[in-house]
Amino acid sequence: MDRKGAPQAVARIALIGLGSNLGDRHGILADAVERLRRAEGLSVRAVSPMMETTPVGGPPGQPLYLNGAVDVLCTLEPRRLLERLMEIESQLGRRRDPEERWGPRTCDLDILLIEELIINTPELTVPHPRMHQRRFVLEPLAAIAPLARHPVLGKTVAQMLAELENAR
Ligand code: GSY
Repeated sequence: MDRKGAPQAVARIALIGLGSNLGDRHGILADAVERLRRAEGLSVRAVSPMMETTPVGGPPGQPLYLNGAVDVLCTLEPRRLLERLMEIESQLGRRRDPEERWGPRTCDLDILLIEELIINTPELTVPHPRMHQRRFVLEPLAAIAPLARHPVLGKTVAQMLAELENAR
């Protein structure tokens, strides 16, 4: 509580994955990062290099993805952070087609980790349920947060990436 009795927002580090494989991918992801910088309740601390990656899943012949990761200090509740990310996705032209869950997309913003939080609701699962299996998530993430720890698996981002490389 602050002196007026209002509850104080908790600040947590949230790690967010970015992806695009339609349109001006570099411009779209740069715009997404800019919108995160301007968003109330978020403070961007680090942005990874954007990396070109081979599509995983989805229809054959999809364009290559550009993937990245962002580290933000966040005072929004996780549900509100998700809503903010979905607003940015739709501002950048994302259309959600339930028929095309794995299809190409202009902008994908996923909450990967929020410190030690474990969330399992119909709307939101944190840590992201497939992050530890995806090189396109872990490679950019390892560039900015190699020591961030997955609270369910108990492994750091660097460890999860090394395990994926060794499994090749
Ligand atoms: O899960 C995010 C969307 N997505 C991606 C992606 O971002 N990168 C790569 N390389 N493949 C993907 N398949 C899907 S679905």
